[in-house]
Formats: sequence, C-alpha cells, structure tokens
Amino acid sequence: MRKKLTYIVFAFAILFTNNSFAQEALSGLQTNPLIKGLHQKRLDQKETLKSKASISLPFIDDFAKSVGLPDSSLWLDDMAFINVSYPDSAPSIGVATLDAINSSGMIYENASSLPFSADTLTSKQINLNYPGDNTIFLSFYYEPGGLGDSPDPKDTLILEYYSLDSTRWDKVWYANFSEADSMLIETNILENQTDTIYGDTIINLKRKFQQVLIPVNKDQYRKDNFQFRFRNYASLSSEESNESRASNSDHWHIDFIILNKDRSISDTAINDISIIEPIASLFKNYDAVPYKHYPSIMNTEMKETYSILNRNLGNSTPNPKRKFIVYNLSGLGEPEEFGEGELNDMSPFSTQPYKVPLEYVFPFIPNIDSISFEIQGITDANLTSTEPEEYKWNDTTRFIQNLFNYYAYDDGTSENGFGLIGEGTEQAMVAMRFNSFQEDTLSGIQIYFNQTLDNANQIDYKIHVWDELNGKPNSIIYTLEGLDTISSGNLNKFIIIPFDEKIVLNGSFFIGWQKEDSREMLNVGFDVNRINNDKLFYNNNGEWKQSQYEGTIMIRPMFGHKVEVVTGINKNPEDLNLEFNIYPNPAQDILNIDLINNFEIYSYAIFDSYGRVVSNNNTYESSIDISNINPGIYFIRVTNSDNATTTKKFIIIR
Ligand SMILES: [Ca+2]
Ligand SMILES: [Ca+2]
Ligand SMILES: [Ca+2]
Ligand SMILES: [Ca+2]
Repeated sequence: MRKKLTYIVFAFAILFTNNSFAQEALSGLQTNPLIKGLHQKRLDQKETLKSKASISLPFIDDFAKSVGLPDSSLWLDDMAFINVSYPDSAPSIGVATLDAINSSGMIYENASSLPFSADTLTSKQINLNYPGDNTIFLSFYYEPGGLGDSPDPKDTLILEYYSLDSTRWDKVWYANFSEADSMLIETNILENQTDTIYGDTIINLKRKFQQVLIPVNKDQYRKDNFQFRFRNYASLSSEESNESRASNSDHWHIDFIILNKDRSISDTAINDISIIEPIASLFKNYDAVPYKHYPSIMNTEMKETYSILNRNLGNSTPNPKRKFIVYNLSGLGEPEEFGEGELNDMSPFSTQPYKVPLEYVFPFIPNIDSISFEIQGITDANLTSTEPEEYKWNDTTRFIQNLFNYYAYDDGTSENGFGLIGEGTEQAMVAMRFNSFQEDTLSGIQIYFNQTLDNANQIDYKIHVWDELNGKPNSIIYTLEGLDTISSGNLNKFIIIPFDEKIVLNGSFFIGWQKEDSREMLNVGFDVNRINNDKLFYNNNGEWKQSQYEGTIMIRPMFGHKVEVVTGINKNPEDLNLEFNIYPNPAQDILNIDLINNFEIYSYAIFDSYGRVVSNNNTYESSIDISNINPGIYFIRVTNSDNATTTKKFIIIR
C-alpha cells in the first residue's frame, strides 16, 4: 500500500503543515521507448499478419531469448514487455511484464484510478487436437511487482482459454495481490479452488515467483486451434493526479510458460538449469569508467571475485559447467576466458551462485581513448540429449563494459523516475557522490530525463558540482544555470551537458541539480538494478539527507576535453567524420542507413566482435539485408565517396 499511504500523507500535509510533504519521490515510467520503436517496426513490416497456422506442442517460452517484444513465432500481440530489469529472482533470465503501458509504449488512454483492462499476451493457435487426453497441462511462474510496482488489490492477473464451441474466452485462473494484508490469492476456476499465500514480509511475497499448473481438461479446448492468453487489470494511484508523476504501475511478471501433454498435476520439475539474472560489471562500484583513468583504477576497483547466479528448476542433482568469456568489441584482441569449472551436485530446485576469482584485467592501450568489452557468463547444462532447444537461451548472459570518458553507477536502463516534489522543494537540490581516481578535467555531465505526461517534467534547473566533507556535499565549486529539459529535446536517453569552465578534480566530489522555482519534480531516470543510495543525497531546507530509495539516479560525470558518445573500432585520428544514423537497433532482418547530407554511393562493412568482416558492399540503397547474419553484437563501418568514415555498433536479435 505504498502508493495509498503516500496519498494519505499528502492530504494530511496540506491540511496541517506546509513543509512536511516536501519530499524525495519515486515515480513509475510514463513511456517505454523501447516498446514504442520495436512495435512501430513490426507494424511497418506487418509482422503480426504472419501465418496463422497452428503451432504444435510443446509450447515453451521462458523469455530468455531477447529483450523487447514477445516472440512473434509464439505470440500475437505486443503489449507485454520482455525485460530483465523489473523482476526479482526469476526462474530464468527474462520475463514478460504486464503493466499499464500499451504497445505504443504509452500509458493506456482509458487509464484511471479504477481498475481498467490493460495488457494482453495472446498465444498463437496451438494444435491441441487430442480429444479425451487428460495429460495436457499449462504451467507458468508469476511474480506480483518484483523490483517494479506492486499491483493493487483489484489489479488482477488473469489466464483465459479460448473455447471454440462458444467462441469466447473463458477465465480459468486469476490472482490478486494485497500488499496491506501481505497476501496473494489465487483462484482456479476450472477446479473451483482458491489458495491464499501469505508472506513473512511483504518484500518476500512481492519478490517471489509462484508456480502454477493448470489442466486443459475439456474437449471444448482440446482443438487444433487452441489459444490461451494472460491479461491484467491495472489502476493508476491517486497521487498520479500529479502530472510529473503520472506513470506506469501494477507490474505482473510471467515466466517459464510450458504447455505440453504427457504431464500430471505433480509435474512441477523442469529439467533445466538456468541463469536467473544478468551478470554485472567487472568493477566493484562502477558500470563504466573513463578508459584514460583505467591504470589508476585497475588495482583497487576490479572485483576480486566474479559470479553467475544459477537455478536448478528440476529435481535431479546435476554438475553444470560454467565459464566467462571477455570479447574485445573494438577488434583489438582475441577473446579471453576465465573461471571455467563445475558446481558439483547442485541440489534440486536450488538457486546457487557460481563464484570464481576474477582472473582478468582489461588491456590498456595508451593511445586509445575509448574501448568496449562484452563479458559472457555461460552455463553448460545440457542435462539430457533431448533437452528442448528453448532451455538453451537461458544458458548465456551478457554484459557490455564500456570504458569511454565517463563514470557510471547506473546500468543504462531507467525503471523509475526520481525527484523532489511538493511545497518547500522549489529550490531543492539532489547530489550524487563520485570519485575521480586521478586528477583530470571534469568536462560535463550526462543526465537521463524520463518523459512525463504533458511535459510536466519540463522545468528549469541548474547543475552544480560540490566538493565533499564527511561523505556529504560541502561547497559548490561550479554552477551551470539556465537549463531546462525542453532545450535538451531528448527525453528517454542520456543527454550531454558540457561545462563552460575547466574544473580540475581528484578524489571525491558530487554532481547534481537544483530546481529553479518549481514544486514539480524534475523526473530523472532511476535505475533500480544498481543500489547506490548511500551516495545519493537531497536537500530542501539547508540540510543534506541520504536518500531512502534503493537504486541510482542516472547522472554521470565526464572527464577529459573530448566529448564523445559513439566509439569506433581501430580508431584512426586522420579519419574524417561521416554522420549517419542506423535503425532499428536492435535490428532483426533489415538495417536502415540514414546518411545525413549524403545521397551518393557509399560502402559499408559489418564486423563481428572478433573484428571479422561478415558483410560488405558498395551501394545506393538505404536498407541492408542482414537476415543471413547470426544474432549478436556487430559494428558497421560506413565510408562515403570522400573517404569520410564512421563506425557504429548495433545488435541483431531474432
Ligand atoms: Ca525467464
Ligand atoms: Ca505493457
Ligand atoms: Ca538452460
Ligand atoms: Ca536498470
């Protein structure tokens, strides 16, 4: 009941005092830019009109294959968000999240504080033409909230089967979550049964996946074009009448859906070892550091151990093999492996970390200013020769380690918005502590603004740099005034704010913002996957207080003179710069090249992470067919007739 509680505090504060409502606040997101872009691309390619022929059993999806939209070979709609950021302790990496954001990436137009029908995740037609067969079961896992927002009591998660006889969807199962009563209620309509699950604590109920097994036990469903679907009801909380906070809410995460025959009601074991969360940075505190600072950092900031978190979803006791591989994405070296080994006798249904000494250091090449690495964590758990192909997607997890010109605590994806809101916060300040491992010039910052309803976010602000005293901000050493989010024009991504003075720093310092006369919140991206609130402070009455919210505001200090966001491979200082855009990214079968101010023939070369050329050509065409290139990370180097050349990174997913 966090949302309702805040609302009560709000009402109370307005009535009795003027300043007690002034507070730091978290909001959900109002848009999902990734969904928006990917859905538009599908519409353009009319992918949703693909073959309607029934698919055959088994139907398996654990959402580990790719992030973004549901796999169109299994699902018909684009409303669920496939992601690794919002769930906690998923059965396998990646889940389908049902929420209050539609397939265009926006809050539903009919959204209100009363429960409204929101997302649908509808299966394609499945051949269940097995009349009289009582061994057909659908199983899945679900979690109410996770690291996202908990559903309110009437925000139901529903499972429906399509009945061909009556040509309608039958509700067969649903769940309701009550944070106030710390309970989750499951109703199985087919078997007329209700279960109530109580949590020891609300966190332990909100951050736990429940397994469900439902029969498909009537001949009205056992047809050659059976379908099932998940739906959710959502409701915006009352405080969301405040526009800068109107936001996504009521997350239900679904994972590891299996529909098959020859099963029974006790068939809860899945013969699979999975990876359950993404691997992280090789640095202790940072996701990214300036490459120029790396020699000063490597001795103190590299992790001593590195790990991967596995789950045994079955009842056997396997010895899965694991290892880590580091690929140099700049094409400047061969891949290196470390930490190969086994975890012996992994207990049935257990979650266990595999932890090894971090026996790797990044190479330092003095005349290069930015470099990228891809770290892969691999679990080889081929338990049987008949292991379904679908169980292999959750055996690899990837992390991209960028060493450019900035420090980052955040993982680059925003799950919430952070700001200071209410009376008394008109001039309030927010500051985040960083450390420069060597003396260098702070050249500016990167900051990420979420998009909010009717641009309520677009208020004026200043950027400050503070020195540090006893872990808190002390004196302001630099201020940049007259900023607003409109002039940035770039919501939902990092923008660069260069400084107009040379600020030389070494050691601890703070960067942050101050609002210029507004009670609205400056809705800055908040990453819930990296916890750094020990370094995050706010101040609305002269006193610095530590943030209570677990996460990281998305702000990054940039060092050195050169402001650069895109890294190239085999950088050559003599190269002329060619401006072009590529889209979509991630791409599937077609990569579009948008050459700015250039309508002539150009040449391109696509490299893989080893620096090998996988495709090249001279062309006038603006679209490149990449359907014959395997999914993965690639670089495209485009050269025009003046020999101006630029390289960009892109990802192919399918
Ligand atoms: Ca999964
Ligand atoms: Ca959605
Ligand atoms: Ca697996
Ligand atoms: Ca994140």
